[in-house]
Amino acid sequence: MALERTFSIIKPDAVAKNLIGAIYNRFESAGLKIVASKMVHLTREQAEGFYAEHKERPFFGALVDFMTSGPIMVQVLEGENAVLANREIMGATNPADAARGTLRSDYANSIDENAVHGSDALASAEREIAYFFSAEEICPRTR
Ligand code: RTP
Ligand code: MG
Repeated sequence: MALERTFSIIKPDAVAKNLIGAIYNRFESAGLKIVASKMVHLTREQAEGFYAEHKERPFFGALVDFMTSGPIMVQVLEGENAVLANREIMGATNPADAARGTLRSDYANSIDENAVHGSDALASAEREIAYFFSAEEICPRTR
């Protein structure tokens, strides 16, 4: 087993539905520790930079519109195999395909407004954490 950190977003739809606490409860209940957290309202430039890998995709404009439509919560989660563990807690991108009991099955409106983001690999986790947090904003958890 490997102790990892992953990057997570509670997207504007889920913040608007007052689901921050419910979603943090899922992370903590699964044994993931929150080691950094803040609310931000992305500029278009920030959203475009974060999702740069999807720049050529047909949904890119709608994705940026949505991600800048209201505040989001960004957090760093730490735990054993945190990257994969968080993807399992989230469920499939399209809530119609997401397993029962996952965040997207329970809380997402659609493939576009799908409640949460989580890094898809360790390398992207490192890049995404650094995009939002300085080293001083991350608090190592010893217990
Ligand atoms: P995320 O990056 O947000 O955690 O989601 P993901 O890995 O499951 O999905 P990804 O392929 O990285 O897509 C990023 C976000 O773009 C929107 N999307 N829309 N309309 C579409 O076909 C479509 N495909 C992707 C979703 O909001 C997805 O979370
Ligand atoms: Mg992704």
